[in-house]
Amino acid sequence: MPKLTEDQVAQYWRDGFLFPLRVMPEDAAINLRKKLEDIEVRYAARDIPHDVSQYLRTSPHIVLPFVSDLALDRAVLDAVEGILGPDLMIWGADFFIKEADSTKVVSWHQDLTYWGLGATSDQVTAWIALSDVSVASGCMRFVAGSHKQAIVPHNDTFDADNLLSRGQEIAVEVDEADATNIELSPGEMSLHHGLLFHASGPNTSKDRRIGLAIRFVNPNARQEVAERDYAMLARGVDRAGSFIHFAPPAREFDTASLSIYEEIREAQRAALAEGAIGELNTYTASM
Ligand SMILES: O=C(O)CCC(=O)C(=O)O
Repeated sequence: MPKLTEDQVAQYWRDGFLFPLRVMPEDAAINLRKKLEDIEVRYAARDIPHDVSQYLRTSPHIVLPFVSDLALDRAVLDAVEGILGPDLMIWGADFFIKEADSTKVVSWHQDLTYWGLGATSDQVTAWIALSDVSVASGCMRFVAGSHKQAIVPHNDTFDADNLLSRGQEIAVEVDEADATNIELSPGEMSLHHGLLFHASGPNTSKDRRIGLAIRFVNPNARQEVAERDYAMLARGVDRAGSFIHFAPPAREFDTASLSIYEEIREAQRAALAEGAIGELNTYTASM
């Protein structure tokens, strides 16, 4: 994929998102889906500290080389560089998997609400489709221009049908008619700003809906809530040094990656849990 054009960059800053960007051929994405599903099967009964679905839902790039490879993919980084500049780090990643015929949804929210990074423009999410992502299968919906406001109040619903950690929902009216459906084919990607209003509906299709959200930051981003924070350097240099760097995993669930996984989850949980009155739901990938 060529780097973003000036028009695409302008569109991102105007709307708060950009799509569809093809970052790999469809068959490559389908192969990655097979790798993911193979891991789900192989580790279903293996002795790893948490259920494999937890590792997939939250920060799979720390423990699974195929995920860190994808997050560090040149085409992905080229696109993100157009938005955040040449120095890039991966702050987080999440698989969002909705099973066929699933009632699971994602309520309207702004990502930055509970990450402790403040209302920054130095963070962008790259969301890569590993299946068909359509209105029927519960694609994301974005409200153009909504990233231009600050973090608005959210209510925690802790709704069991909600894939978000606190079931958080924007407390102000969101006009559904203003939303754009972000339909993607396998191997296509969308980019969205951390303040953008977005949501996604149930999967009424006969196939799983699978996407990997990769949370990029540049060195201007700062952790303001947790005592310390971590990031994987993806490109360029981190002159600010606010994040503790860690390397991509050498092998699936190796000892070093399992150990750093716990350290990072513990540190980031402090920001994610701030002010929460219920138990966070960060540990289930497949719904
Ligand atoms: O995959 C989804 O439906 C929602 C993902 C999301 O909210 C995000 O990546 O920020």
